Amino acid sequence: MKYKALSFFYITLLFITQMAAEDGSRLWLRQSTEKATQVIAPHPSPTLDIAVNELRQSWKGDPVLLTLKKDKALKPDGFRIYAENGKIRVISPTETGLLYASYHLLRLQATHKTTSQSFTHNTVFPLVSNPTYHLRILNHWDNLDRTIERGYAGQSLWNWEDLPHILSDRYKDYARANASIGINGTVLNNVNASPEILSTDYLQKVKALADVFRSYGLRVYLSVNFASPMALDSLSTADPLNKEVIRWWKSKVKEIYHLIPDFGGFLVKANSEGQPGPCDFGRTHADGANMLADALKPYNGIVMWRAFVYSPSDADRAKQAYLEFKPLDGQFRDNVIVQVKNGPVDFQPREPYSPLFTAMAHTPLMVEFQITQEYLGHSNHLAYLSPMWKEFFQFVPPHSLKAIAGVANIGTDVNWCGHSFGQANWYTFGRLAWDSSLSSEVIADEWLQQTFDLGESEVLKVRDLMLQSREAVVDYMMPLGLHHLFAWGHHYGPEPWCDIPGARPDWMPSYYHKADKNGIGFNRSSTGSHATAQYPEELANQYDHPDTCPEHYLLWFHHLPWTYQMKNGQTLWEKLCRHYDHGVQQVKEFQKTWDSLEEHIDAARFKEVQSRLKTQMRDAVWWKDACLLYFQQFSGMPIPYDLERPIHELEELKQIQLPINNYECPTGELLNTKR
Ligand code: BDP
Repeated sequence: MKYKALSFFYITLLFITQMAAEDGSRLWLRQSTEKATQVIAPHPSPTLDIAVNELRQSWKGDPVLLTLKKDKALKPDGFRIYAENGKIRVISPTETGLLYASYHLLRLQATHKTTSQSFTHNTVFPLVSNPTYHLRILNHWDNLDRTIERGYAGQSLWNWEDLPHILSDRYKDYARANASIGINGTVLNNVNASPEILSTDYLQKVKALADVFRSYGLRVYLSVNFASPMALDSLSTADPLNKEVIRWWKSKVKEIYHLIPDFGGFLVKANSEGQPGPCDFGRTHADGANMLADALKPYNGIVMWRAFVYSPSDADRAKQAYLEFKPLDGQFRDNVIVQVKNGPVDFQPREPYSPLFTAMAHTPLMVEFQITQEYLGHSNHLAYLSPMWKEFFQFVPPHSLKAIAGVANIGTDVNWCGHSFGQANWYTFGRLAWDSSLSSEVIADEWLQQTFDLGESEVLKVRDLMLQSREAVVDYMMPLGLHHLFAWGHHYGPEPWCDIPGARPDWMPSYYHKADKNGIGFNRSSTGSHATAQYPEELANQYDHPDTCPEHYLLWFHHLPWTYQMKNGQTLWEKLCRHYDHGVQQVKEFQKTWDSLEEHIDAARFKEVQSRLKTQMRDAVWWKDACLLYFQQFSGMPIPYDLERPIHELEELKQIQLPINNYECPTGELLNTKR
């Protein structure tokens, strides 16, 4: 008896310590069991069993009845929830829809949208929810050696060496987290794809992952290397019109579907940054994409063909994807989606939208967002990305797109994303992919309420911080439309001075800022590269003139004198200085806000974020000093005297070499010019 009581004591203690030790591993899925509710499903199945278990474990309200039923108002993954006779009725045409609805109920509960135990008279119900996009896909830039290109949260989750025999528990946790926010596709490997992923050995491993993910409604896709037939089976060509090549892909696709009947399809980076592609054989992107699409078509597979192309030609890099893809509009098969990055250059803290989105009326398009913060301070800086993605949707109506993809920020770190607040970006991507009309405020609230145990006023404080965070990064890194001032290679710190003899000019910051005694900025107006002409007329006219161009895009589209008068009467130089300083001041405020919440946040996560904010603060000052001291050489003007003075010497900053080397260059072309 005594022994029993003692062990009960220890088990309880263990339970309490486990609960207290928040390590971030539970993400936004932290609800615990308190009361078993009755949950009824139409029949047992792997997917419905998950839905039932999730609700039985955490749902505290009225009994739930899950029903499979077609409904005119519902898309396949959509669901309807309403209260009837003291029960919650959930309806969807698919099992996955019922699973999504179950997670939605739990989300409502965790975010206090349902206030009492009885939901019969609740104002939230009845509700109907349909996804904005049918395809909501994560792109992992994971290499087969488990490094992750632009990954800042440990190694790749996929343990290729152990697969297919040993299955880490995290595979299921990963699928569950995705299902809870509606993500239904995952591209497992890097767009700089190793041909080996298509070898029979690796396909067995991919199958093992697909088997785990399936019941969570998560389909597997692969990035493929266009020259795979040459690399894997020594074909003499990868020409998409060559019969042998066509046969090779058809038989490879057959092999894949034999193993993975619900395989999603291919993602392709072709003729970009040294990757092989159809242009190597005198063919077009459409020829290449269509050949793969034909092979996948009998199995309902799709091709996501990336439009991220640019070469070291004379044309302005921001114009090149348009120049190459616009003439191909209407030439793609109906199971090809052209995947375009949100901006015309490359995931900068702020870019105007890529003009391709409004130029390809006859081609299904999808947007590629970058969840991993390659250009926004890696996993060291707090940058809530929802406002950035919503900004894109102001120009590109969500419904004009066929699908949505996000480059994942997930790795083996215990908290999955490195920075605790990186989880918010994974969460946001899923929520916006499901419902693009959600506001950044609502998503931040949801995430905060589920991720921490904060009171209402604390949620407001942190939400405010989150909402300002992306703009703060823009301010201390590259305000007013400046872009690509990043250090060569790792893209973390500033290097506006970077000049590597013999390197591609379009990889040098000076290509983008063009600072000299006369001014700063890239002239993309009608007197310059005329990139403005790629936009619809109204925007083109607006962007073409400095006086009508929004100030946050000013130096993206114009090269202007340092003394150019801004809308508030300040000179361009002064305004620039004030933006940099403002960014720094904001991070200082973030630190204060966070510290003031110490007693409301569990110790481990409090310290982790506190320490990352310190790093962010140091980096913000580094960015400000580096950029202002460097540009001051050209402007010859003083930094306004009411602003904090630089604390570094320019020469000292130029010496900084970070030991970050997680960027493995895939091709010789890159290696030759890499420091
Ligand atoms: C750039 C990254 C590079 C990627 C490339 C891409 O620096 O690592 O391979 O984009 O999207 O942002 O293909």
